[in-house]
Order: sequence, then C-alpha cells, then structure tokens
Amino acid sequence: QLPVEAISTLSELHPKPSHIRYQYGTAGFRTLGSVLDSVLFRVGIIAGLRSKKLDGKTIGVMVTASHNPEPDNGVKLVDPRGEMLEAAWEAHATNLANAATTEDFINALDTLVRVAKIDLSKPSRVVYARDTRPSGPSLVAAFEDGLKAIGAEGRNAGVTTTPILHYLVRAINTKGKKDEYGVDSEEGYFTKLSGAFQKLVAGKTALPPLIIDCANGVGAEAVQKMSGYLGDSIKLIPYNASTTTPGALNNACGADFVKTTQKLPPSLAGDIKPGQRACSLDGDADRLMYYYLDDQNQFHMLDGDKISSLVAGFIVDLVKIAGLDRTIRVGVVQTAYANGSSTKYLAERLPVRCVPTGVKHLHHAAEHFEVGVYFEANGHGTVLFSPETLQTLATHEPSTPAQSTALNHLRNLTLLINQTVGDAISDLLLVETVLAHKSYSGAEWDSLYVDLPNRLVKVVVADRHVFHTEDAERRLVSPKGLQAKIDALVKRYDGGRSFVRPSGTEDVVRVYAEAMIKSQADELAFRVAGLVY
Ligand code: NG1
Ligand code: ZN
Repeated sequence: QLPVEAISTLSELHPKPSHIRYQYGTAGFRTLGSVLDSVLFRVGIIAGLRSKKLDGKTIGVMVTASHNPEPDNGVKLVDPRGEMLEAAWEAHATNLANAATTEDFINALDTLVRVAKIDLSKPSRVVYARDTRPSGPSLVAAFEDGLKAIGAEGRNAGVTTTPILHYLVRAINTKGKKDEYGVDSEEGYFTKLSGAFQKLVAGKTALPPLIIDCANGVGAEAVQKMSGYLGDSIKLIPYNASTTTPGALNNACGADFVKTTQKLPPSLAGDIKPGQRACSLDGDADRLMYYYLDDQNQFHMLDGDKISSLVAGFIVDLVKIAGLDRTIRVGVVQTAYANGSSTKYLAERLPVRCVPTGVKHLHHAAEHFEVGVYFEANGHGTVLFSPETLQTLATHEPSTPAQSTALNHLRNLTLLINQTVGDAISDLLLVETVLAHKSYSGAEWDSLYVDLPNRLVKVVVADRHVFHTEDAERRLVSPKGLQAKIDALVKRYDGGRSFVRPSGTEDVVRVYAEAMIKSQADELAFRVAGLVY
C-alpha cells in the first residue's frame, strides 16, 4: 500500500506550477532552478519506487544543470550499475512530474505501482548529490521530502561531480561482490584513480604541470582533492575555481564555452604559454576539452574526437603488444557531430559506429565491443571494458616481458577509467597517460589528423517536433522534401557534409556543416539554416 497520507501532506508543500510542462529528456529534467521544486519532490518518490522495483538496489540522483547557465538546474536518475535510467522509466518520470494536483499525482503513482508490478514492501535506497548551483540546497531539501514521503533510505553524498555520483552508485551496489567497483566513498574514488595513474606513468616522460579551467563549478573541489592523491606524478593547477562567486559558473569559461566559441577562456590568457597545453571541465565535470597555444600563440582545440582518437589508438597498440588482438576487439562509437576527419582517421584503424546524440546511445553501442571507446565531440565520453575482457585481462598469462608490461598497463587502465559515465577528471588523467607514454606534445597529438572546418548553428522554429531523422540523425525524413534540398546544397561544397536535427535539450533545431575551408563551412551552415527556417 502506498503511504498516501504522508505523500499527500508533503506533496501539498511542493505544488506543481500550472503553466509548465516538464520532460525527462537526454539530460533528465532540466530548466530554470526556480521552477523545479515539485519535480525534485516527485523525483524523490520515483527514485524510491525504482529502488523497490530493483529489489532495494541503490539508485542515484544527481542535481545539476551541467554546462548550462547558473540559474538553470536539473535532476537525473542513475540506475544501479551507474548507468542512465532505463528508457521506460523516463516516460514514467515525465508522466508523474506533470500530474496537475496532489490527487492526480497519487493516482498516477498508483497506476505505476500496478503497471510496473512494484512490491512496496521492498526496501528502497537512494544516494544523491548536487553541484555548486545556488538553487541546489533548496532543491535537495524538496527531494529529501520525497524520500521521506515514500520511506526511502537516503545517503547524501553532498556537493560532488556527476561522475563521482555514478561511481558511488556502482560501488555501493557491487560492495563485497566479485565485481566490486571500488570503495564506496569519494576517498575510494580518488585512491583508485590516482593509484592506477601513478603506476601507468611511472618511469615515463615527466609530465608538465597542467592548467585546468574548472568552469567555477564543482570540478574545482574535485581537482583540488585529486591533487592531494597524485604525489609528484603530475601537478594540477586549477583555474576558475570560484564556486561561490554569483554568476561565475560556466560564464566565459568551461568545456562548453571552449567547444562552442572555439576560443581560449579569457581568464587563462597570458597564463598559458606557447607550446603549453591546458583543459576545461564543464559545470559538473563530466565533459573535457583540451587545447594548446602554438609557437605563434595561435589557439588549437583538442576536442572529444581528438581524445577518442588518441585513446583508441593507444589501447589498440597495447592489446596488440599484449598478444590479445585476436580476443579483444577495440571499437569506437561517435555521433554525427564527430568531425569527418576523425571518422576517417579512426575507420582506417578500427571499427567505428555512428549513433544518435545522447550518452545512453553511445554507451549502449560501446557495450557491443570488447573494448568500446565513446566520445561526443563536445568532450563527454569514456571507455568500456566488457566483463569477459576484464576476465581475460585478469587471467591471461603473458609469454614475454613486453606482453607482461602491456597487460599491466591495460589492467591499470581499467582502474583509471570511470566506466560508468564520461568523467573529465578520469579522462584527463587518461589523456596525460597516453601523452606520457608517447612523449607527445599538444601539437604532436593534434597532428594525428587535421580537423575539417565546421559550424554549428541553432535555428528557432515554430515547432521542432515536426523534424524527424533517420540513419543516426544524419538524414531528415520530415518535413517532406527538405532533405533533398539539403543534399542539393551540400553537393556544391568541396568536402561538404551537413545535417539537421531537433535538439533534445533546447527548443531549437541544430544545423551542423563542415567543408574543406572555413568560409565554406560557415556558408553551408547558414544556407541550410535558411532552408529550415
Ligand atoms: P542536444 O541539445 O540534443 O543537441 C546536447 C549535446 C549532446 C549532449 C546533450 C546532453 C551537442 C550538439 N549536443 O544535446 O551532445 O551532450 O546535450 O547534455 O553538443
Ligand atoms: Zn556535464
């Protein structure tokens, strides 16, 4: 039986604003922090029910709006292995968030319990965290009311990064089991990653200090803590670490700023020297962008595709040296936003798959390889090792010293990499590992391939829901006739490629274009945008 009395008393304290329609999208619920109170309360109850449904396994809840402006906030649920919430429950969440009154909400809960066959007598456990946004504390309080209403046991992980929350979920649920992921605390996370990193870079080219633009977000605290665990293996220098300055979060800094403007954050200018590399995190530290200044002080960006190419190449080599290339197939997953040059570079070396935008699509596709490397161009990504591969790596008997060394590196990589979700701090240690092994500078890494000039534009349209795509979002099926017009335009540009898709996180349609020269990429993007408008 649902605790109707408790739910209804507490629900009255968190009424749904009548004029808003919420949607659990690719990034969970995300909108202005000031209108999310009722959503957070309800998510508390949904998380409790999801845990009961999964026999009391711990569910994660992260309160963040990532790279979005400071007044925004959001919330998403994390399933027991640290992965994104199952799709069917996204729809349940949307439905429950939009119930107009307390009575409607309770009726919808009743239906869900029946339809999803939830045994209410099961225990429920939830671990939750938030980023540094000012609206965070009151939203967490509303969420805790939801946990109280359904009688769920909550564990507050405080202010931490999205990937650390995902790590905690997996660590809690595997505790004491064969596949134990790590100690279920922040300290467990820092110890696990830093230990693996120090082993991987021992005896390699010394790494120069690394400037990290923390977007004035929660990553700043995590980078500072991580520094304390790294010994003298690498010095991390946090920039944009003002987590309490109003308006500073993601403002003219951070991974999204770098990717969209293709510029150095102004706050770093002067402090990064020619030849030096640096990187930017986003507001919840799950995206990573690298860059460097060349000898002429020119800015060069090393995005998710460059990270993917660097990392995949390194792992392929290690697998080969370890003598495991017949058992372990390394593959890469990208989206249509991947730079055409990266796709070409990668496809000449290993299997590459293209999937629709959104981490869950990339993650699921990567699970089909023994080692699946996935990155979005915007810097969100990670590497997955299949359970069989972990087993192989643990038990394989090397027959030469070279094989043994490569095998050990692969084992340490499985510990360094956060396999639950993209993790900027884990990813940057991974990049630095590869650079140390290859003795690469930023420029040498950059020269793996030359990016095609590209342009991404947003178009505000009357109704973005009339845009439907196929072929991993690379082609439009509706509005009718539009794709043919795009094709005809693209043909007129040397190296031209362009596609149109509705955003899953904003009320816009996105147009992407690339071509051999920058002015042509820009022109193609704007002409396609003209067709859409
Ligand atoms: P939408 O708004 O659907 O394009 C954006 C990013 C995705 C992903 C999601 C979730 C681009 C072009 N799109 O999706 O890659 O990160 O946000 O945050 O960068
Ligand atoms: Zn993020």
